[in-house]
Amino acid sequence: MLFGIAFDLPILHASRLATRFATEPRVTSTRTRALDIPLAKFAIAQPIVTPNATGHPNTIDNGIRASATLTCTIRKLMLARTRTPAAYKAANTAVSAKSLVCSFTFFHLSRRGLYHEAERVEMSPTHPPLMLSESGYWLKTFCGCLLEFSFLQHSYTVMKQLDRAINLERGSTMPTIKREQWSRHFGKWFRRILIEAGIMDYRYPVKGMAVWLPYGFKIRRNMLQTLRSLLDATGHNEMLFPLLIPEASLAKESEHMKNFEGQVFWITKGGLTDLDVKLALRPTSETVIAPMLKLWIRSHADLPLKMYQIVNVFRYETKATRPLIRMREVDNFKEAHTVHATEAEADAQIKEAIEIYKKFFDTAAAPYKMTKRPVWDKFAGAEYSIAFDQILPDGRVLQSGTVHKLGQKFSKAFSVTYETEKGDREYVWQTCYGISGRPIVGMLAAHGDDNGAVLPPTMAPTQVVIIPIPFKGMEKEIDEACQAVADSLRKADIRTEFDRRENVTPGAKYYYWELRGVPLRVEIGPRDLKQGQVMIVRRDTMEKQACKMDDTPKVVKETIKTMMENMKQKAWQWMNEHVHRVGSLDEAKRLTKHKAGIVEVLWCGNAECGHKLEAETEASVLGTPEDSEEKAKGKCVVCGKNAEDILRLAIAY
Ligand code: 5CA
Ligand code: ZN
Repeated sequence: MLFGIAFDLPILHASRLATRFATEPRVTSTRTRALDIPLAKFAIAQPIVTPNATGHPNTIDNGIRASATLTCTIRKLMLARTRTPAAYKAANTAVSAKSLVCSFTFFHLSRRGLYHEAERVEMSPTHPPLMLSESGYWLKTFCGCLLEFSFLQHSYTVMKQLDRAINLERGSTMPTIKREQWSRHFGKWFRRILIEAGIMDYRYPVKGMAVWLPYGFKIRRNMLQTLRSLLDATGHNEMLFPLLIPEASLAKESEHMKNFEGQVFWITKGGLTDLDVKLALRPTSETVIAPMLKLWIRSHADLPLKMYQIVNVFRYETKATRPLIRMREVDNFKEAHTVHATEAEADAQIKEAIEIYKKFFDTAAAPYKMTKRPVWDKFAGAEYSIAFDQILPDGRVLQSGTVHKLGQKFSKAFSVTYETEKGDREYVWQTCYGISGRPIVGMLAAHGDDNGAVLPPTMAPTQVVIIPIPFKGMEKEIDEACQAVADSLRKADIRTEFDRRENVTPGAKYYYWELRGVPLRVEIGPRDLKQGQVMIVRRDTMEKQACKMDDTPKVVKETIKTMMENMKQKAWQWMNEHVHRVGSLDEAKRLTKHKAGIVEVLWCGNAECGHKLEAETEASVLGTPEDSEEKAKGKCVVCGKNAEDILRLAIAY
């Protein structure tokens, strides 16, 4: 049974994981309140360290030790909370029985008190691998043989929550975060959020084009402004180039043309007249910029040139179009182009670009993996490309930005040269990097839940919404208090909305703002007014916290900071759990088949083996890690020769 486990997270719902199984397991769940156990006593209860199934003691940090047993009819496996998932390895259990029955019991500490929860799951041993990573858990079963549990929340958070739970009066609402729709029907969830939260209307009568709605436009503006500031601060100049490219220009760099020709929208007519020169709608702007560089660059003194533009580009995408993910009018395309005298300077620029993008994603608290694309999938006309990939809740990977070393390919094609100090003429070196609206997808996906979007405060158009809880006879006072709090928040530069709509109930307002992902809700009701306090509710955890009315700006600021950290950590953790290192092609196949995120294998470096991997796994090779120094040790999973590198695979968008 149970030895003592404390955490303030929504409990793992067996029913949720159950539905992921090929055959529906039977689940029964009961939740009862176990108030007879004094909270304070529980908090200081001595840990019981029990060896897990592999004989290692459960390693738990910071003094809170939690262990509970997971009993199943075949064998007992242990539950443990650890700092890193890798630190805990459960045992392999040979399963011969027809079914596996797990029953587990948790003590679940919530603000209402201590709950006792028992769940029972019955499943067949032939279930496919299961990945689950919601509510701070992960669980894997490999053909029903291996059960692995980790509690991923860092103990300090647990400690804090424990303290808070003890101090809080009993009876407040229990936070519940559900991510069922989010993970199981991500496409549907995403389209729903876009339209219902007022972000984007995708029903425009031209495929791959959409309308930004006011709320979405504000999110877009915050994202854009973040990148703009980062580029401005590093000496990039914003410019604006024309939309149309004469055919001859586009065709100048052969590799570029070959790749893009199938994706270009052409203008062939001006009114009723056929044009002499076909004009392309820019699919990207290397060939727009190059002819101008030739005019602008004379000597080394004109270099480096660092510029960017934020425009719409057009690509006749043949794969299924999806809002923000694959547009034909790629709006909000932030493309930077740089020109240098030497290769070393271009290489340094690549590093700077990567740093800029890292900061950009970090500001959105959105996690990413950096991967160098294989030669067969680099940007057309580049020497190499480094991508920022994000894993979406459905386990598929989205390329959310790329940095390319163009080298001298375009400068040679367009004869862009400069005079060196010695008086020779040299071709310039170029880089370019671009980000579309895709990081908005990455951000929404990273933090969202079944109630809607959860926006990081940095990107949220509204950071705090104030909702009055009306009470007969006190309407005026409550309204005035809300107004005063709104004023104090605005004064402190917090983007604040006071929802004064009279014909809408507080509940409907909660729903409305939760869907839009507003980070904090401040409620003021008659009781709060009497006590000179407000209630602050966090969107990411749904936790409630009372604070003195006068302290609201201070507490809001602190909470925003904590939220950013928590959201970032949770999202990174989720992503890291979806990066799997496997030792064989079969394992890789099984994981890609189930869209389990990114799969890493050892690779000899041969393109042939890379292609074979793609064919066998029906996944895309993302490339080699750019975010790890790790040296590959072992054999290529395809040919068995010595491995040169690690190769990442995924089902890509
Ligand atoms: N000229 C270079 C750098 S600006 C370039 O065009 N690179 S790119 O083709 O890789 O595009 C940059 C980023 O735009 C991609 O990494 C991807 O995240 C995004 N992107 C590309 N095509 C689309 C599309 N059809 N819809 C939405 N985003 C797209
Ligand atoms: Zn090989």
